[in-house]
Amino acid sequence: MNPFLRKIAPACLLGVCAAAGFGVAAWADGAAATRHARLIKVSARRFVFSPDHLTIKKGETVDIELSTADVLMGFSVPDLNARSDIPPGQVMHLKLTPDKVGTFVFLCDIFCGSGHENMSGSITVTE
Ligand SMILES: [Cu+2]
Repeated sequence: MNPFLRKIAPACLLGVCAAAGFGVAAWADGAAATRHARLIKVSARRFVFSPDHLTIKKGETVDIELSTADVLMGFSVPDLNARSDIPPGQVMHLKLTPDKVGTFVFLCDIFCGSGHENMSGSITVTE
């Protein structure tokens, strides 16, 4: 290798590495941005969800964070094809992107005791 190349090669290598590193960082930020969803925390306990009413925009992606204060519950929104178990001691995440406007019922779909049948709430999807 000629002496000039030998001198600049490490600098070029550093430059390439820096550019590649920058590219990876930018890509990671982009990926984080596409994963971004509004967080809505919903906690369940016998026999209520809190909050029991959510408002979401059509096409908006929300991350519904589900937890239970006592026993195994279910969170089901049949009209929006979304559901999740809510095991005690765990935090569950349900991503939801409603594609239609209206008010839709959510309910507990795992029997959790007397009163379970009244355990419900609603999601209003606005334009
Ligand atoms: Cu239940």
